[in-house]
Amino acid sequence: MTPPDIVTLNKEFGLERRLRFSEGESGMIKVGLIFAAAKLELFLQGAHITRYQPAAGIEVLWMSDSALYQPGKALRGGIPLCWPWFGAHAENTAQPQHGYARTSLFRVSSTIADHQSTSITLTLDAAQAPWPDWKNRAALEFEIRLSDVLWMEMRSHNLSASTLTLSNALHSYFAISQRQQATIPAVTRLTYLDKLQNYLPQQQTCEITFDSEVDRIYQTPPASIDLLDQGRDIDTSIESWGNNNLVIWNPGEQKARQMNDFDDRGFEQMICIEPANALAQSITLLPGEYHRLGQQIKATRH
Ligand code: TA6
Repeated sequence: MTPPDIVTLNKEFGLERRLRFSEGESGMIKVGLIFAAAKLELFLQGAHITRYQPAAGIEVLWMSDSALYQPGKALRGGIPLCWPWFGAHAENTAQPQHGYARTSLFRVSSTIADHQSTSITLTLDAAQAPWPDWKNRAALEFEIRLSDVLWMEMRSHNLSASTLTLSNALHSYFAISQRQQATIPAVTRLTYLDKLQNYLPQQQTCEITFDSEVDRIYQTPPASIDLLDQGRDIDTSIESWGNNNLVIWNPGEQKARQMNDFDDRGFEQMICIEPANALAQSITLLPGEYHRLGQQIKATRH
């Protein structure tokens, strides 16, 4: 899909003082949303949210200063959309990790500004699928509503005449003061698959800590999750729906150094908390069926 023209986008979808398209890094098109004191920034590539400020001075998301802004390359940080598969492709390792949505250009479907929120809906058409096994089979719609909270929903639609299995995630990078200061009480007592031990099932017997690399797929998480950060005067709560799993990731020092788009000390200031459907908990859709995966993020000063 050729990138649309910014002037045309602003004419068709721009909303005065609430939503504006502009040229971002490397000429990639970005969108700014405003609602009262809240601000949000996303890129049309990947429908990728890169910044969220519920009020002045609060940045909820972590973005790598070394992120590579290149068309077709995934952006490091913010909220990448993993779709239509999470992690490595089950059969064909030549296909990219976390699917193709995060490196594809989304089409703007609608924008609305009213007294409740500023919102945008973006679509990845099935015809755009770069991989033959996905061509014309599934479309993805992503709706974002900015108000005093940040609400978003991925809607997967099986357009084919056969059953479709997909996996997905909202791969959110949350900014924290310092990894040793952060914890997520809601995962205590849950079972998880530990990627560092070849997905061996484990039990979270005590509060999770981030002294070293963490890469876990928690099973049947509660809908409500709090990220507590002793070193910051902000509480972050995440309500999610449509997810069988919750992925928690921090690369630790060594892995962070191995990634050229990840700041060497970045692992100290971020935690990924990802409502997801992965591996054995993937989603199966009958022809014509939809699946909704969503979250609402609320960050408040305490
Ligand atoms: O969601 C956690 C995870 O699957 C980790 O295993 C790690 O690979 C991370 O995603 C980042 O993946 P990426 O492809 O963006 O480098």
